[in-house]
Amino acid sequence: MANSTSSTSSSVQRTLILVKPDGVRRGLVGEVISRVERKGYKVSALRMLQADRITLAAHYAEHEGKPFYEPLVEFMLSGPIVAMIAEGERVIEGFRSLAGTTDPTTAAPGSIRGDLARDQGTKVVQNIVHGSDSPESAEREIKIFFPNL
Ligand code: D4T
Repeated sequence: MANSTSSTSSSVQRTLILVKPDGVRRGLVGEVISRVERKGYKVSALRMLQADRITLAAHYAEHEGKPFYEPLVEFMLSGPIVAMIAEGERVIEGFRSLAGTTDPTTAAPGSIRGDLARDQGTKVVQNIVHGSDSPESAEREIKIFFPNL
């Protein structure tokens, strides 16, 4: 019984999570890691860094040319960030659910953004975390922040 309907079929994934500069400034790194771990995912790599423009251009390539692109890059350059890899079955959608929707004003209470972020009146949404949105994005983004993994 080694086919995809077997009860042992697995969808272990990896996702790239960033705690953005607002999250680091506000001392929420531990809170984010704690929520990831309490959900049952494994944090398998972790680093704090000051991002540079080259890294951010690669990470946010899909948004180049959009009105919020430059403010987004400036915001992401405004202080250290924390990058981590989390692993587990369906962790990509699981972390997106933990994070909540992009707009923190309406993100569901109980989510990271819904509980901990709000509109700050800035040109770019400051929403504490980033999480990969597909297996392809996850592998692409992991290579940017963890080239050896
Ligand atoms: P990330 O990528 O940071 O996990 O956020 P989302 O997946 O929820 O959102 P996104 O990629 O569409 O946007 C990336 C980043 O840009 C900011 N943003 C986005 C913004 O300031 N104004 C906007 O209209 C949008 C769509 C917030 C997150």
